[in-house]
Amino acid sequence: MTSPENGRYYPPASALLLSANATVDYDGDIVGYQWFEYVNGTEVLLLEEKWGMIYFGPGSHHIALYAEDTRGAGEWAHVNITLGDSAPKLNQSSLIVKPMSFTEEELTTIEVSIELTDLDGTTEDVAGQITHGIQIWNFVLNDAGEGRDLVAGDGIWTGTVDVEAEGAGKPHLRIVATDMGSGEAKVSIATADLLVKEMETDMPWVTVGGSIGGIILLIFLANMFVSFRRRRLASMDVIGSWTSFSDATSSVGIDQASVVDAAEESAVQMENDLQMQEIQNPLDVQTAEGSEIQSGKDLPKI
Ligand SMILES: [Ca+2]
Ligand SMILES: [Ca+2]
Repeated sequence: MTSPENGRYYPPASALLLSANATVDYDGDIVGYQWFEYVNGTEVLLLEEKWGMIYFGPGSHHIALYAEDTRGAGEWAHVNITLGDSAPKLNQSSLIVKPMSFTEEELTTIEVSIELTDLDGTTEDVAGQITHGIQIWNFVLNDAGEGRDLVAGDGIWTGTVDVEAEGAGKPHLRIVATDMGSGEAKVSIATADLLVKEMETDMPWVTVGGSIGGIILLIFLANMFVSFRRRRLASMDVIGSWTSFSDATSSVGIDQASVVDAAEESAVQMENDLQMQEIQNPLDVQTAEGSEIQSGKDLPKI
């Protein structure tokens, strides 16, 4: 065989030419060509032509050609080749998140789509994660035309996730494409910051009414408390004065009888004064009636 060349390294995602042109057949009676690949020790038929283009994945490949002539005599040729492993590449600028902003405490379905290129097409794992404080939502994206992915195999990967954010803030979206290729993981990452808005704050009338009612109730309760406290304090004062009065009389030793005597004495004196004034000027006493008794005393005397 002339192609591929044994032991050669080929770039990722190469379509290789399988060509049996160099097969030496002196009789010119080759009637059949069969190309095989050995996969895990098993022959897998690739092509039954003299030549053709075949696509191979990354890694090592054992390719065999079997040529048979009219007499039934066959000949085998073998090559081992290696293809490169292309890394995945998420196109950050192609990232679409719908919606980018949503409201706290509201169940929201977020659709995420992004373009991925991987020349050898070996990337099978594209995962998304949204973190918002202690909240974490995981989801997967696919390019198989499943769910919201419109077209299978177009390089646009799509996924959805239901979120219910607790509190406003800026959740972080992270998309990781992992390509195991020929065994060694290669990753590509794209990110975005989302926005969680606070709940609507404009109060419906029911809430306003409830608030006003609540305020009125609070004022009423506060008044009740104050007046109750006043009455309680007042009653305590009365009790206190009773206590101090009895204390004073007992400790200082004022004779209650003498207090009463003094009051009686002054009352008798006042009565005498009035009688005197009545004799002197009965009219003045009449006019002074209703005023304080002392003002009657200060009245000019004729
Ligand atoms: Ca790859
Ligand atoms: Ca797609």
